[in-house]
Amino acid sequence: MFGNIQNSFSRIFKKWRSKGKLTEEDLEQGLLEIKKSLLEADVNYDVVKKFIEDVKENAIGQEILFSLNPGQMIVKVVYEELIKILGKAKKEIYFKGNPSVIMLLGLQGSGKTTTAGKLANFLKKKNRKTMLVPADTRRPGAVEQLRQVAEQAGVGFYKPDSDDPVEIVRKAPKVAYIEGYDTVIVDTQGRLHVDTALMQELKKMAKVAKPSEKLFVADGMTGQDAVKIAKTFDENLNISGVILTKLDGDARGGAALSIFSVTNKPIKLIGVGEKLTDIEQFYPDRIASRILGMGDVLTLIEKAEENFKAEEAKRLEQKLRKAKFNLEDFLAQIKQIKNMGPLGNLAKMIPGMPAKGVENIDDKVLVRIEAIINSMTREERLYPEILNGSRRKRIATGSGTSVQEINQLMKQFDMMKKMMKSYMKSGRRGLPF
Ligand SMILES: Nc1nc2c(ncn2[C@@H]2O[C@H](COP(=O)(O)OP(=O)(O)OP(=O)(O)O)[C@@H](O)[C@H]2O)c(=O)[nH]1
Ligand SMILES: [Mg+2]
Repeated sequence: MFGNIQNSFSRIFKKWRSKGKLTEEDLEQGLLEIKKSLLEADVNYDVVKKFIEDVKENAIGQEILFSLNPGQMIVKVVYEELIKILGKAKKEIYFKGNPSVIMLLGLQGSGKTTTAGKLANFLKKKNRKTMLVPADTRRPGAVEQLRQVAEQAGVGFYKPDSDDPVEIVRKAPKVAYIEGYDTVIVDTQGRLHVDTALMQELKKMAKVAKPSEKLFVADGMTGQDAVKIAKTFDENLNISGVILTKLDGDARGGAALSIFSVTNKPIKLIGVGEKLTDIEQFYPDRIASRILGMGDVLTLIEKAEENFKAEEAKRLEQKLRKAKFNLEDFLAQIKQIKNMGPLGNLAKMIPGMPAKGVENIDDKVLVRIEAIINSMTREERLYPEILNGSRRKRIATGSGTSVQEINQLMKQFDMMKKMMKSYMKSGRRGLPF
């Protein structure tokens, strides 16, 4: 999924990042390309239009074009807007009552029955004890299909004694309660098209079953059709969320990127295959990172922004480029990095940056490093290569440390210098700072 969108985003980002300054024309041109690729992926037109407008407005409002690193900043804006259209935060399945009733709705073949089994299996991890309820009595074999799904998932199954779906959902929760199930998943019938008779029946069922969730199961392969149908179901039944299935196939991503913005109902789960375990929680931020192909680097951008003053970062960057990184910078750097949380964690987030070298620097060591660097002359701090044996001895005495400690510090300094240099090089391929 998202293959084409990913490609065009990465192409445009590369272009933007390759420029030190971005003009409004560069921005317009890139956004036009993004717009085209989103439309090609079958994202809803209004959603695309608003997305492009919002990115532009934010880019201009935040004066991105004039910022230190416009190519990187614009990625951040695009990322944030993507998360917005995908639904902001993840939304968990909501439970209420005993048993809590979840109704699955959707057109024929969208994946309701399969999803019923997957969801029951998924909820086991949340310690829910689920009974599946077949309310599709119209299609021959549908009840038996769900029975098999329940057996496979190792969850309960309600054996209906009526053909009337409304009667079934009236009785099933009571039976579930008596038998000790806390969750009931109702598999409803699907039709080829949205149809008034079906809507009427589903409404009646919902009135009786009082579900805590009415989840619309949408076939992710069908793009904008899925979005339109979701809208109709929502208008009739006030759905509480969406499960998007078949995202393992060659779905272009149009439904995933449109459904929340159009219906204002969150995608809660996604189906990524035919097996029982092929269901996942939907995380807007993770999907956005995936689309942008950036992984955890984005988290790092945010952390870095909070902690680094832009000007200081720029000064440092220039020094690093010219390989003039000195001990004063080293000290400032260690202090700043320490403010960003555990060093090991931070280093892990940067692809290609080894955690070694900085991870062992704790507070106590920091005090000693400060003492050592403070005992140096300014010349020594700026040009550490002049630190010969006798200078090291003098500094050790002055700072109350030992020559070994100074040697070790210089090793760490060299390592950091090297690491940052190679990091800067890779940085041109899409890393912060
Ligand atoms: N690849 C893939 N196939 C899926 C997924 N979810 C469901 N399917 C397949 O889609 C087909 C239809 O699934 P069902 O669960 O029977 O759909 P339904 O909505 O219950 O259909 P009706 O009962 O006829 O309304 C089956 O062949 C499933 O295996 C998914 O996430 N990925
Ligand atoms: Mg079915």
